[in-house]
Amino acid sequence: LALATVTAPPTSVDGFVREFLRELNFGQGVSLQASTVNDQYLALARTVRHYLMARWSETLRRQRETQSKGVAYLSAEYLLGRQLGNALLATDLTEIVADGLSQCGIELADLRAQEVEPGLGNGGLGRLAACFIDSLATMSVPCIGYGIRYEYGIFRQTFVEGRQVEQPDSWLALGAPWEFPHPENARRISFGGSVADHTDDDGVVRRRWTPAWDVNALPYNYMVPGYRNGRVNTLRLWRAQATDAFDLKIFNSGDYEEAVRAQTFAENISKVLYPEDSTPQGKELRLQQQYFFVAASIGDFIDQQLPEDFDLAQLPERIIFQLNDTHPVIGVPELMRVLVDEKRLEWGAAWEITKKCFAYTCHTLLPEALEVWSVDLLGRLLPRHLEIIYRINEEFLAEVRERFGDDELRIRRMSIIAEHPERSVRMAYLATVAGAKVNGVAELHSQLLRDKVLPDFHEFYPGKFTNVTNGITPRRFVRLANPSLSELITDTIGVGWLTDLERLRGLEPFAEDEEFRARFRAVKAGNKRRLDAVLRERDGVGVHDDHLLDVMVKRLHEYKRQSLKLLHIVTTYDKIVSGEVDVADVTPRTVIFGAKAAPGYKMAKEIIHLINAVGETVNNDPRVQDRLKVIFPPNYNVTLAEKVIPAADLSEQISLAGKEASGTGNMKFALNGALTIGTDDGANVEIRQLVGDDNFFLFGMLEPEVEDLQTRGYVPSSFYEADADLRRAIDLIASGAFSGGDRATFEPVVSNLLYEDRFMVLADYAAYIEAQAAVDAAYADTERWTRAAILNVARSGFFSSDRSMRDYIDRIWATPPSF
Ligand code: 26Y
Repeated sequence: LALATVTAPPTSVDGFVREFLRELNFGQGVSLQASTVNDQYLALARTVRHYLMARWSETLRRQRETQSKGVAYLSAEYLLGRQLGNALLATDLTEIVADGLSQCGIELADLRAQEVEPGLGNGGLGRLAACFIDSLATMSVPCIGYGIRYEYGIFRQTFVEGRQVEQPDSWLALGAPWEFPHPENARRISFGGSVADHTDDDGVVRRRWTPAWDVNALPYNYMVPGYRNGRVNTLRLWRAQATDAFDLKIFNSGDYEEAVRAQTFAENISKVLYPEDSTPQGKELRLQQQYFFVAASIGDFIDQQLPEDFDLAQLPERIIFQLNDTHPVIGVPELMRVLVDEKRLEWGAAWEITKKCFAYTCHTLLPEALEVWSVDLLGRLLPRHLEIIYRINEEFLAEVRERFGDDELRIRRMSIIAEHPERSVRMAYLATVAGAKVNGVAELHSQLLRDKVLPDFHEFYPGKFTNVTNGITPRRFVRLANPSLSELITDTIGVGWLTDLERLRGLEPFAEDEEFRARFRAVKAGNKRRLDAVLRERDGVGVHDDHLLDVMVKRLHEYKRQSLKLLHIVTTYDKIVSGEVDVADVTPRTVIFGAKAAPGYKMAKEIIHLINAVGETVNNDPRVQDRLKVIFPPNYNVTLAEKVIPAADLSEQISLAGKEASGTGNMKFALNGALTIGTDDGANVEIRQLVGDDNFFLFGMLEPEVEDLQTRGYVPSSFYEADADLRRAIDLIASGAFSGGDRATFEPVVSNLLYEDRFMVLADYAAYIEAQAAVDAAYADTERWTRAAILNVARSGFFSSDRSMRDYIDRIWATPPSF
């Protein structure tokens, strides 16, 4: 009772002010007068988290009591975004807090701006994990998210003379008010060493792993509040720390430097997020990270979340470990190791349990993105796990033989162990063999996964494959990011849509309502002004509110084809300066790019440089008369997305068909009333089906056509030769027009396009330019454009991550809402 009264959310502004000042005075140790914005932010965050505390303990208590089946989402990345606004929204305290703060002479917005977002992910996959745990909490589904508490998240991007320079992201430097360390639940994670037979006390000979070194895994809990439903789920992130044994042995031997070095070595495991996305490199530290968090999580679940006398044969009734791509797949042999070596189950019984406890989500189609670990490295770091993988593979291939006979080609194709170019473990195959289900992330992706990436496995396990189209949380990406649109929606169709997004359908008739359209346009214009203010303050550049705002924000990757967008800009520019078109006839456009490149991805960095160079030239050429603007704010992240997306008119989703597994930015734009120009790829396919062809600018080759051109032999230069506009655009870049006359600067980009062009930018150029002309024409008819934008919002309710979660529950997890 005492706990409840202390932490119950305030019902009055005065109540809040009292608690806030108490936190400021006794938590931060400063007076209001002497406090900095950071003091105030920290005090506010702690006040708000107190309000969530009672709900959190209640959620945990009930979970212990009911022991209902839950999800353990295993993900190496969580791209959470700022926490404060979401916590206030979930608890419905925004107004009370804003009023209370203003009594103290403080603007809530200033405190929100003080928060450094936890950027513990690279892009889509990490943000998806964050959306999913939000939805599960909101739907009252028991879920614990497991991951890594990186000390440094995704790097902060800056530009120096147009080139990307990476800065460390010290997101913890000003305090970490949202986390709760639980050192009492620390776990020891072992690595290396050797394996030998050993006769146990029960007289049975078992394999025994004698590791060479270990680290401590310290859990840090984060609250995952459901939207106004009194539930708070947990996200548990692990931090690596040197074990005392590790330290002391060396320290006592008198080697201080070595002791420090050893500690640093251990702590490196959770030091920094790998900034590569989609191109795995066989880095030992990455495998250490993966095993570290997965072993800690599985051990934690079994030892901490289950009753002591739990019968492990019942494990599949209590938990499903959802593998977010292959990064946590080492959890499969780890669970086997725990069951067989530690809990002394028979191999067969352990395998029956394991097969039911995992499900695998694949997020890619690029062959180079499928993770493999060399047997050499795996055997050195995790010798027992390698043995277990070998045995899993042996038994799996025996089954394949039983079914198909000694079809050696097939056996080689399907083996979890690849022999070339070096002996290695194919993690996606291991996940497919062990997983109860395997899913892709959009209809097209799931189909290609079955037909192109894992066809043998689909033939072998036909029922295993399924689709769950991705989604996004409307709480963050509509309600928080776009308050004025949210208000208009609620005014029009009432409350309830935020947790039942299909209700947006109710907006459809209003597309024909002139007054509604005017209000809808006013919302968009307001969002453009808000973005203008943000960008002026942040980067000293603004956006015109009478421009078509054309946005391409996503990781920089060749398959996503930022260079295609760039060619459109260069063509428009070229037509203006050559006088081919009258500048007065050009639709005024501002193009916004946001993109980080993996630090080691050379071509991606060249493209960033080129975008900045083109922007510099175009923006400063008086002949353009400000009718074409290119802006590239550095360090695109969740926080900036929340400002950019609601302001956008046009969403660029222009990957080569068959390469983007789903995309999720595409969904955020549609839900915020931008029209998409896009290829028939990923979830674009479903967006177009839902919003209708009239409200979507489709262009480019379809996936089978891409495939076909590839087989016939793609010669990019033939497209260059055949298309005068394309030739002029490429020649202009090659001429040094954007590099002060220096032809060498962008030569790598130009020759890559002309002689390689793996993602067929040149083949889709003409279609893209034509589609952009259709965009200009449509935008000229304001009422028509507004109608289409409204229909995009009204028909995109399907893309709520709540729906994705329902699909996972129905098709994969069988975890009903709990309470
Ligand atoms: C192994 C390591 C290098 C690695 C690290 C990050 C590999 C992949 C990734 C991230 C992949 C990723 O973000 N994939 C994206 O997942 C989204 C959510 O499903 C999809 O919408 C998007 O199409 C896909 O590219």
